[in-house]
Amino acid sequence: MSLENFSIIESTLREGEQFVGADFSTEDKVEIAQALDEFGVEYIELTSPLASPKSKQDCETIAGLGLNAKVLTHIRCHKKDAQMALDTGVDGLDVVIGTSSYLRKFSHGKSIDQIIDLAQDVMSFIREQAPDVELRFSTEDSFRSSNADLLRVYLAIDHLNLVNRFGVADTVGVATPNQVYQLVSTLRRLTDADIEFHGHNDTGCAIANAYSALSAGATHIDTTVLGIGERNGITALEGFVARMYAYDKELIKSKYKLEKLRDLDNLVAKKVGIGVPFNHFVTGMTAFTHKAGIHAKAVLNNPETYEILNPEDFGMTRYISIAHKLTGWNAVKDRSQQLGLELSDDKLREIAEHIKEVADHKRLTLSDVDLIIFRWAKPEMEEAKVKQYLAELNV
Ligand code: HCA
Ligand code: CU
Repeated sequence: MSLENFSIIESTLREGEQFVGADFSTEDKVEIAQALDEFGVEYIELTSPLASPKSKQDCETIAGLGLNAKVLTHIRCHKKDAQMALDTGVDGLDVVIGTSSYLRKFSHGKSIDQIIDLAQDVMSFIREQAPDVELRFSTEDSFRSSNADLLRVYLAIDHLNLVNRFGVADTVGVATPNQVYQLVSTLRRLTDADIEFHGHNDTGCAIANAYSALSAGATHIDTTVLGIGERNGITALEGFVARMYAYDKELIKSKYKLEKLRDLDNLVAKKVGIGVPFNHFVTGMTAFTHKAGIHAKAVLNNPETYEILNPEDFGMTRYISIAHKLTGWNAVKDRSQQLGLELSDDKLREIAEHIKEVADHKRLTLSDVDLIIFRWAKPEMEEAKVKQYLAELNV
C-alpha cells in the first residue's frame, strides 16, 4: 500500500456552499480560496457556473487569481453546463451523473443505457473543445447503485480514453470502509484513470472511508473545511489531514502548512455562522486537553504517550486540566512550576489530595486551584497579594 501520491480536492466552495449556513459573497470566496491555497491544497472545487450569474463570475474571478491550486468547477453531465464551465477558464471540470435507482427514478429519470450515451457524448464534446482541461467523470450515489450498472458506465467511458479521473461518491454516507475498498480496487484494476473519492458523513465514516479509498489505490480525496456540506457534510479537511499525519507525519508536514489550519477554520466558521465544534479534529477546543491524573503524568513525561498528533506541528498548544477530582500531583507540580513555585513531592501530594476533596463538593476553576496551591505553599501570603501576583504572572 502506497498512499504518498494523493491530492486534496477542497470543496468548501462547492459542497461547502451546500451547507445550510453558507452564503458566500465573491469576497468571501476569494478570501477562502486564498487561505486554502496558502494551506497548500492541490485543487479547489467551485460551485457550477450554472447555479447563478454570480456563481459564473466567481468561477472566472477565482480561475483568474493565479493560485497554485488548480481550480475546478462541478457540473451536471450536460453539454450546456460543460460549455459554460469551459468558458470560465477553470483548469478542470468535475462532471457527475446519478446512477442509483433512487436518482434514476426520482431525479433525472434516465436508464443506464441513456446515461452511458449521454456521458460518452458529453465527455467527447468536452475533450473536443478543450484537449488540455482536466476532466473527471463521476457517478452520484455510487454505493447504492448496482455494481453491474456502475461497471458498465465506467468501462464505457474508460474505453474512450478521455478522462483523467473517475470519481466515486458516497452521496448519502451509507458506505463502510470495506465497501469503499472493494469498489475503488475494482475500478483501479479495470480502468486506467486516477480515482477520486467523495464521502458524506451521515454515519460518521467519511474520514475512514477516504483513507480506505486511498489504501485501495484512489488518488484524490474530496474534503471541506470543518466538513461542511449537505446535511452534516463530508470528509473534514482537518480530520483527513490528521489521519494522513498519523500515517506519515513528515509527508504531511511537507505537503501542507499545518499551522494555518486554525486560522482557516476560524475564517470559514465565521463566514458560515458557526463555531468550531469543541471536539473537532486538531482545531477543536479540547483536541489537545488532558485531564485524568494518570494521563497528565504520562503526558508531562512524554506527550507521545497519549498524543498521536503533536499540537506544535499545527500551531496549537497542549493543555493539562487540573481543576477537578481526577487530578494528580504531577499535574499540580507542573502548574506550581508555571506559578513560580518549587514544592516538595510531599507537599504537592497533599495539595493534590486537597484539590480532590474540594472538587468532590464544588466545581473548581483554574483560578480556584491556583489560590489553593498558594494557600498551601505560602500560607503567610495574604490573599490580595496572591491575587495580584497571579494577575501579573498571567499564566
Ligand atoms: C450532491 C452531489 C455530490 C457529488 C459528488 C461528486 C454527491 O449531492 O450535491 O461529484 O463527486 O455527494 O454525490 O456532492
Ligand atoms: Cu456531496
